[in-house]
Amino acid sequence: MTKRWKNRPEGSTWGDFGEDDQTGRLALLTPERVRRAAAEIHDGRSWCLSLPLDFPGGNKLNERRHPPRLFATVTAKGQPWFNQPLNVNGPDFTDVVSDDAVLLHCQYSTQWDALAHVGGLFDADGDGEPERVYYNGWRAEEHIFAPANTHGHDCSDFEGSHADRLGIENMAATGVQGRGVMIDLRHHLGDARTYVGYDDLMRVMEADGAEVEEGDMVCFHTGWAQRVLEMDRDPSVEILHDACAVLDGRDAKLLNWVTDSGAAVLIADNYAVEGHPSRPGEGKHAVLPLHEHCLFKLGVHLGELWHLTPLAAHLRAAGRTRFFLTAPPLRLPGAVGSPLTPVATT
Ligand code: UVW
Repeated sequence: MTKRWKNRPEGSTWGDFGEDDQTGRLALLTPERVRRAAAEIHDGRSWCLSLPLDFPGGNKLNERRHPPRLFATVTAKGQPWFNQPLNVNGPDFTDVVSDDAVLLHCQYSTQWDALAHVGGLFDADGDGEPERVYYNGWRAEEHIFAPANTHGHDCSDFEGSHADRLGIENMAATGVQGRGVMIDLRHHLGDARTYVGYDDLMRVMEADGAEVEEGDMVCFHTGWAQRVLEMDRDPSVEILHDACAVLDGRDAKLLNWVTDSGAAVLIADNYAVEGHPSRPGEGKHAVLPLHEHCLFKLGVHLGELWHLTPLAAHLRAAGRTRFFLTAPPLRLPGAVGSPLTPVATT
């Protein structure tokens, strides 16, 4: 028990990494494990695991998330600060400068979910009523908040929203490097929508000799981001909702595996790592049960929409499943998610 909570969710790690912990299982990325991860570098090739950040394209996959909008910054004379010759400031200056800004939806494309992204309704304070809490008992409104509704027409109406605890900057500050393990669901399960539970996962891992040890950064290749790339910024919702493998967050054995494996983070090249929509649940339940298990209970960050297909093909050809992974998010204080450009080295 801590000052913030009397009850912790069943199967959670609240308090285990410290009373005020905000990074969860990133604590497992120890210096010793980073050194061990470096031993997975063989040919020295680097792999960009990010989609171009304007993919998937449009907002059909999620109406509240929009592609990045770039703007030139503005000169004192109201001109776009693009191609500006600096000789206006001094006749001998030879520089020509462009400068810009971006409106970037933090979870539009290749991204990390911060632990402040998904919490739960849970009676943490023991008063008999569930309240809105996040990993390690950090609370809605007190620690994670948005300003009162102004107009609500555009996300800029809620400027000042902030995760005072569990924001993505906590993840960034750890550096996020370690050993990646590729689990190639696509190779074994194909391109149709399949909900992957524990038994299927074990079959795939055994077939490839893939092993997950405590502190590994586990990547699930499904082929979904590759399909998105091929759709060239005009994604078909109908096709993508029925495409590729997804983890089955309703499979209790799978959730237990996430707990027992000691995986530091879970990553996939699909929309939500787990099936979205998930299979129907019973009684009071989370819509996204893997999100609940990882972000809310365990402190396991989720990486989504990563571009894994070329790396998965290379590893398969090399007969390997492990690689060195560097994947810090933006060190953006208060954000509940972040784009990133992860890099694998093989
Ligand atoms: C959702 O809201 C679906 O979250 P995520 O992008 O983490 O899947």
